[in-house]
Amino acid sequence: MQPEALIFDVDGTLAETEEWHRRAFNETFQAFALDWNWNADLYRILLKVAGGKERIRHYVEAYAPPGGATALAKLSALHADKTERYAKSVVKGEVSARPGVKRLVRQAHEKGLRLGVATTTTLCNVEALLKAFFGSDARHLFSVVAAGDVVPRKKPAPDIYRHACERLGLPPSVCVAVEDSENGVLSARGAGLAVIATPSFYASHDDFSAATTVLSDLGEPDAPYRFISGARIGRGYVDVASLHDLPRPIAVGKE
Ligand code: XBP
Ligand code: MG
Repeated sequence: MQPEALIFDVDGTLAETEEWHRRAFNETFQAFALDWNWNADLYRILLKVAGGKERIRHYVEAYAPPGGATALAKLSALHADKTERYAKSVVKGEVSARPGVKRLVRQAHEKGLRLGVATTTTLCNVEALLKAFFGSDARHLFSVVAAGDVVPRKKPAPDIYRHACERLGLPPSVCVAVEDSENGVLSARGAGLAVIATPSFYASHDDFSAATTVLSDLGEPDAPYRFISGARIGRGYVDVASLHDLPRPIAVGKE
């Protein structure tokens, strides 16, 4: 295919941020005197529900923890507190980019590809992470940042990718998504994009069969990715030239 844009997911794709989200949720629960603890095993299950507010609501409804009703009554305040805690760890520089991410973003921009973001996370979290990774260049590098509640249905619905493509002014067939989870892959494929999947820690057991290619990460010239399945692209690392090896995405149905 002849790609014209790269659209990145954020959590799990740019960095292993979910661990920082998990810690922030738990700190917030403590601060609100909720005797809840989302350990890593539980969090892996809860991640099937995209969006922090939606995840808390699902937890209360499915697990009936003590204080659930009170927590739901203060859901916005709870989530705002969690967002603040998460963003603080990002600003402190505690989160590092996954292999190949910074290199591919800069190269794609230099070679004239448009760059976008399509994520379910809250906008200020994305802005903090992009600033931590790319400094003041972030706003020039990414022409579209589609985040959070900007669409009514979160991933795996295709809405956020459709929205990002519309804002880029490009058909999905010339856009390539980079994702880390099954929900993300389904969302991007549902919108008609080719998808490079780089499974993250929390999504390592997900089903990636819908992805165009599955690689351990984007790789670096001196630290090659591990090929997992799908189309073969690049030689150990993903660069702009290797995106042309992706097969043109097969058109998908309306939903
Ligand atoms: C990740 C998510 C988010 C984060 C928490 O989605 O599902 O909900 O876990 O962020 P993506 P918020 O991989 O699409 O970025 O609490 O801000 O929702
Ligand atoms: Mg993700």
